[in-house]
Amino acid sequence: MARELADQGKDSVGRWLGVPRPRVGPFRPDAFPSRLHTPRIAAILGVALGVAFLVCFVTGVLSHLIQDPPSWFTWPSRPAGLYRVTQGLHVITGVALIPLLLAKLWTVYPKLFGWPPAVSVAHTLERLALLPLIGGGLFLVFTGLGNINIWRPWEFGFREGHFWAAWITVGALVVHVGAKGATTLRTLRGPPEPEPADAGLSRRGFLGTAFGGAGLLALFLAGQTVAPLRKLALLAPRRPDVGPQGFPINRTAASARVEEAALDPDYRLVVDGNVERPLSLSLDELREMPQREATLPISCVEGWSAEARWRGVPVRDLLELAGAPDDAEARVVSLQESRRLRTAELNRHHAWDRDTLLALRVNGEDLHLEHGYPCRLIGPNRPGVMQTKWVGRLEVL
Ligand SMILES: Nc1nc2c(c(=O)[nH]1)N[C@H]1C(S)=C(S)[C@@H](COP(=O)(O)O)O[C@H]1N2
Ligand SMILES: [Mo]
Repeated sequence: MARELADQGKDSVGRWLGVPRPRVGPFRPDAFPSRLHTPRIAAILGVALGVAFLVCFVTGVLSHLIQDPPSWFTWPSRPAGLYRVTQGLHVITGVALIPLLLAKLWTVYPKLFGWPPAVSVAHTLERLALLPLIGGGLFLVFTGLGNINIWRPWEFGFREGHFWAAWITVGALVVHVGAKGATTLRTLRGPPEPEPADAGLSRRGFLGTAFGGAGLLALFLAGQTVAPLRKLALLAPRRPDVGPQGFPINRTAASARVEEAALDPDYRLVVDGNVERPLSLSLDELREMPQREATLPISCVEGWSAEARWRGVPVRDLLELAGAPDDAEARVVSLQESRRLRTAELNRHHAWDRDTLLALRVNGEDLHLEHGYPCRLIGPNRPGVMQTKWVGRLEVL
């Protein structure tokens, strides 16, 4: 079987462009003695990887659309926890596919040394597409893992890099499935390969290890968003129940250089822009307005999420009080100095949802400075990056 995979062409046609098959190193006919380099293992891993990658790709593109919506896309504010599910899936599938990817690469790498190296134009293209496929896949895994650990040792913007790599990878995957899909199906429909009689890891054992590894990674990570599993969140960068007021902080007040502005006794929330009556409200005036409570998660793009009980002034009430046009969109602006995540937009669904709040309290206490004191945005079905802390301005668009 190893021979079968390694020898792309029969030796009789192997006098490729007059160059005979080399007989050294990885080109020796018996260079890959393991009996695990089989088409069936490659096919099973390929299908599983394809499914996991597809889930990861779709949920990832969705997250981009939500954060940078083109004109044809509107993200609803309901169901409240939908983004928590899609982004949780994105990160869990992205991490769980790592053992499958490594197992697949190991299974098929002898084919790199197949002879002849190119048989036809189609075969050459199929092989060339492996570069963006494997390179893109490894790049996505590396940058994704770095990002969920807030470790970004690269110069480019994470989102742009991750996004474009995903498109390149999925393009290469389409070529790959086009070239290999039929063979894969035929292999899977065919009879199972007999287990080798010799000692060593069986095929079943090898696949079990790869899938078991994927399952364990998923299990030990899922606790960052699936509350009942939180005690098992051994691999999760954040435990969703650890932090001030019972949940994590992603960016501290100090690193956003916002402490002075947030603690200023002359703090005012300004509501302006496209309104009839611009407002400027002190914290006490905000506290005197009718308050609303909502239990909503913060669903970070990094995959963790934490639910809390929020209390504050509905954005909707402020829009009405200021005389904003019906269905107006809005933007919240943070007091923080640095530009990253200083503003977030509210489309009309989010701006007018009753549960989209400028929260003053959480879990029965005034907001902790780290969670956005004096006031933060919290709304249903929004990525964490759009739940702006330390809000100083609500601008109607
Ligand atoms: N002004 C401001 N708001 C922000 C951020 C930020 O960097 N600056 N980070 C966001 C991110 S990425 C997340 S996940 C949530 C986390 O809220 P928490 O720190 O209260 O848990 O805040 C969001 N609000
Ligand atoms: Mo986040």
